[in-house]
Amino acid sequence: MDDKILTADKATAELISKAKNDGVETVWDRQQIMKAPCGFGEKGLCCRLCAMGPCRISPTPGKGAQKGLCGATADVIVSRNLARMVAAGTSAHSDHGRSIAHVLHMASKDGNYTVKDERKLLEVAKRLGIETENKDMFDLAHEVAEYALNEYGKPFGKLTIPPSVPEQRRKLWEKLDIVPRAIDREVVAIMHSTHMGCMADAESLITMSLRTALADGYGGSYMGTEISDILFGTPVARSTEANLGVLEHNAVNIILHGHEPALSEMIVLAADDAELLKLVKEVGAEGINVTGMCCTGNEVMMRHGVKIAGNFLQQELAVITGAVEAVVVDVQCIFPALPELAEAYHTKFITTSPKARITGATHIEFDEATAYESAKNIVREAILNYKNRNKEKVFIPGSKNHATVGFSNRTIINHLDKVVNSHIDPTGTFKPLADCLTSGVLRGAVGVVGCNNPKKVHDQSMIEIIKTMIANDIIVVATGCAAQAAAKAGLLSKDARRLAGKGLATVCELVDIPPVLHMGSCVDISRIMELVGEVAKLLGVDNCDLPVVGIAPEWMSEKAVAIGHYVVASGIDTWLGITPPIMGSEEVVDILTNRIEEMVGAKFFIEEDPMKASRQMIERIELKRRRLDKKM
Ligand code: XCC
Ligand code: SF4
Repeated sequence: MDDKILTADKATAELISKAKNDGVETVWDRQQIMKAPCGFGEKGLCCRLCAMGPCRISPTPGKGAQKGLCGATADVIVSRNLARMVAAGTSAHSDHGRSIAHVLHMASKDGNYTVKDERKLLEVAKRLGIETENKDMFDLAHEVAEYALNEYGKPFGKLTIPPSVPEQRRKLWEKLDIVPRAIDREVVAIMHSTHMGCMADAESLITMSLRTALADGYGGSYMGTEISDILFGTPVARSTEANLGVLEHNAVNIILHGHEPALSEMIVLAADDAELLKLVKEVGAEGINVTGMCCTGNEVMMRHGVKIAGNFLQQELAVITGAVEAVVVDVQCIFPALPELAEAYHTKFITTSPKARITGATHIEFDEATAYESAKNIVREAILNYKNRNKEKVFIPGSKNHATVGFSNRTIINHLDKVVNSHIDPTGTFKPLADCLTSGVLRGAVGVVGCNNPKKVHDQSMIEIIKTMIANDIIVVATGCAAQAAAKAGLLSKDARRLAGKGLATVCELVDIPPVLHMGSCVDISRIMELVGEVAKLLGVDNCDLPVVGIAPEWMSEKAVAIGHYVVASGIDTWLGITPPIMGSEEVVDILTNRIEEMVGAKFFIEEDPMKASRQMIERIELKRRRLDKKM
């Protein structure tokens, strides 16, 4: 590895050097060996959908193969590949939502899972049209769960769209015929239509992708968030810390990595178990230090203040600290490299989900029916492993930063209510926020979301963009690994107000919030959609009229592609900081970055340079402001 700058994060840089000294490889080493990515794949021009191929289209128009054996053009191949990314991303989020719905279905008074937030249960039941009067709480919970599960496979009708979606938007979706049907059906529809010899029209494939993505955003992801809130509580503001410096020298360090809170919630509980704490003493440790990584980290951080060890590109580095007794994973974003790496240290790498078994891992299947016992077994493994820690191999970086997190919409409203003059305005709404936006105290809002990607300097784009936004009085909401980058950089602390422009700083002061609001995991982008929709409704406009944009500066996963599509379909311009594999088709690029605006009032922008992207976003926000002024 040459000494090119790989990360904006000091702890990460320190551990990359340690990896070198320890003679273990990381993603950046493998990137070097991989050299440049495949040129055809990078442009989306490789098709292996049937065994007459694989076919690849020449990236130079007019030169070399311009069609696959079946006659599929670049436009067809690129749009089919993209649609399949949307289907895969939607399936990941939605299957997560389904698991959580199953957990709600088994919730009971004395069982492993109960209902922590009855108010949220009532709210969700109401929005689904379920009768709530005189019902036992658990009966109602099971009914909500059944309703949710039916959304996946109902044979007739359309997805129940949440009331946060403005009426104009809902009508537009109906007109465009992109209101999803059952969630699974939309995923299957794409798999069918992209099978060899089926759909061969780029525009139709993109329209299908929008419908499938909406099944994610307002179906699977939305329910993932709502039902997690019912089961585990709607997040409230709390303080925590982030970065690898949260690992402890004298404690049993456990890293929770993955996505679904059903597992991580139970591990957090089990880490307080009296019997296990006794065992901790016996092995000579001072306690159990449960920390999080990626989205499951966000879930338990939002609800318990569990510290964040790092984001996506730090998963290997956590092991390389030599201080981690167990990395416990469930599904998604888990490097298959981890078991071999863990072998080089004392770390136990524990898989728990039948959906994500990894060769070389210790598999302890997590069973929701006996969740607490399963979680205890997992934590016990970690404790027993403490004695194997080799103190000479340990390096815990000093870096960590303070963060205030937990901004669910209910929490945001509670903060806003602090400034409401209840003689004039009703409490319990986003009205003060809407007022700040229309008056121009806040110029706009931006969602900074998504992953890390070694194609870019780790965390750097996210941090630069967030800093530029808040300096320009644009409030930032963040989720996923981007929110963790912000946390590590200190941007989620109330202190970060000093980096904000005057308007934003004043708002933060008045309502006691940081300039960047951590709204949760990636399925919690549903919270952002709800927030945007509610503000639009208050102003009597559509989402696309608001000075609001979204960006995934360092995205890598198919889930991010699905998110991008439902955010654009919701009327919110979306920037991609990594070029998606579509550049092989002028037609697809033109639809996504141009013509789609005529359909849904928003489009994609592809810009890898964070400063350029920031400027474009500000310009766009100001343009929307001028248009909104005329409307109001
Ligand atoms: Fe995964 Fe959700 Fe991306 Fe982070 S941001 S790398 S998808 S953990 Ni969701
Ligand atoms: Fe080639 Fe067409 Fe088969 Fe794709 S579907 S591999 S382009 S023949």
